[in-house]
Amino acid sequence: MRAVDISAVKIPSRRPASGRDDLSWWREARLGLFIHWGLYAIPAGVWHGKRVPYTGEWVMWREKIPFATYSRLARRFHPRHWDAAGIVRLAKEAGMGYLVITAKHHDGFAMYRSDASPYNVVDATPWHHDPLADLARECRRGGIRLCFYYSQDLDWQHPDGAWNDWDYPGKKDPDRYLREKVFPQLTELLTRYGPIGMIWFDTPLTLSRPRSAAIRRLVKRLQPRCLVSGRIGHGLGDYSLPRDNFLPPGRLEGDWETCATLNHTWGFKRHDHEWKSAANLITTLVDLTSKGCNYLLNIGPDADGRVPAPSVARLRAMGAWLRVNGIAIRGAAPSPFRNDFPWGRITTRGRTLYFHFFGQPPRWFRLHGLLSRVRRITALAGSRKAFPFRQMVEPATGTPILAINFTGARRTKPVTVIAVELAGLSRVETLALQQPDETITLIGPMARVGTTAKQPAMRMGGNGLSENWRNTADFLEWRFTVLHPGTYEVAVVTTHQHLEPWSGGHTLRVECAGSTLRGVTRRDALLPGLRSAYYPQIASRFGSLTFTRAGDFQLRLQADKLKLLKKNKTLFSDGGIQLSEIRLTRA
Ligand code: JFZ
Repeated sequence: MRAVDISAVKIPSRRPASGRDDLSWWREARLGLFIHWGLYAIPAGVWHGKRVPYTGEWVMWREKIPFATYSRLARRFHPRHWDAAGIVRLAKEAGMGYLVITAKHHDGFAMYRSDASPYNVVDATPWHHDPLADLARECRRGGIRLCFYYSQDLDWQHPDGAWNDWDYPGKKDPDRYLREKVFPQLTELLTRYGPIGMIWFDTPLTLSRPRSAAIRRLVKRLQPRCLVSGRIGHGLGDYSLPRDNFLPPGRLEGDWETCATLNHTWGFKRHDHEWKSAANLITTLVDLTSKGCNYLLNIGPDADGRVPAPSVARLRAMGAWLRVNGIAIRGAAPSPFRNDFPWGRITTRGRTLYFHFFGQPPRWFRLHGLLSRVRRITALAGSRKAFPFRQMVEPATGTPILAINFTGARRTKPVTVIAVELAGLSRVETLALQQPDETITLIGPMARVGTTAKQPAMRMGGNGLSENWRNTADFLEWRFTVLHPGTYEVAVVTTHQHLEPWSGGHTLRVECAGSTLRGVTRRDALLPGLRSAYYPQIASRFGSLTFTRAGDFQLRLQADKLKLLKKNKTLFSDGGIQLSEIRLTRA
């Protein structure tokens, strides 16, 4: 049983040669405001009386609207209720530290005064107004970092931009597009609005690495401290992003940010009222912070510039919770443990761990695996009364156990935060441990990739899901500790983006404790949980394992026969198995 000193856990730092850490403000913020606003707010998800599926800002591409037609929307863009000060005030009320607005989205329309293209909000609309200038002023006043979203690859206005093959079916000349539009516009954005925190690039689908590198060089030459988001592609970003609305299965290594919608669209859609609850948003913020992932939450103002009331209400509710519990989020480091807990999550700040309970803290609470000595345990909200606790060692395995008596603990909804002050930096067991609720969860990020071939093709994605699982030689392996001998049901949990096909029907085998279980990945059960909204957690039952003793064990998962179907391939997924975790539940 090997212990880990948290100071040894590589908390990411991209300290450039200058020694300056340009990511510190971003890490401190943890929560940011995303704003998708543009001409697409006018059709608002409806075209020729028909509701257009998917996200509103893609209407031009979904309906293959000729540029000549779509661009006429600019004549109707006159937002009488645009209120930059109100939006910055809302971001501050929500406890957000930065704001990312669409300076130019895929439709190619510039939401600022651009000399490089007349297709912009000042020259092409009756409003003749630059909303980015307003935001620059208000962000400076409000102490919020202003950042710009810029679609560097997809552009449905410029003949050489990507993905408009209905107006411009011919071969593209990306260098002309970069020369005529991207470079001049990025120069405008980075020389006219003061210090910019970040350029949030997106959908790196067609631009080569050298061209993407040239874009990065331009940004860093104009503003050396301006961050570049991971979706510049080719690993050239200052931090990484998983897919939209993605929640990782466990703590990730490095700096990550998940961007998310409040309903199911980025650009305003008048018929999308499926708003996430404030409880879901706060719980998701806690989940992501515990995994070292920022949360960039989106609003889509309507064509008049109004922020939908349900969005305002939810962001204000997040702010109210953060006014009491912000210390456990802002500037907090992730959990020392790689995995989640059934009861909630953990974040870290110096020598204090914050236990975030998604329900009422149980009277008799136990945590397995904390090696550090605990000094004091108190609730963040209400009385600072200290809760009695004991630290002991489970004799059979030597596993440290922290037992806390939460009698009298008052629940704060939706998440109750308890501060656990340690005598030193936190140190935890590294192996996956059986939890007090008897479950043993083996998540992707804790697996070792191995193979019986020379080199494995499979890899564990930075987002914690398996990628490129294409053969029967590769395998995933975990080491874990069983505290209580007995029989456990085994479930293999795989996932997929909810709008894309699930890759199932694979014959896999589980080897552990001298047994081999074989099974086919079927939809035996859908596991509830935060992640399942956009990435269904599909459990396939593989039978049971019996552990005759307590102690450390190894489990190997390998394929006997893969069912790799072309139809399962998508732009963002290789169509193979996306393993989330293996779950062992006491029979
Ligand atoms: C992109 C845009 O296409 C969309 O309009 C919005 O701006 C969003 C924030 O980003 O959508 C994506 C980008 C990447 C993935 C999915 C949707 N992905 O990696 O799966």
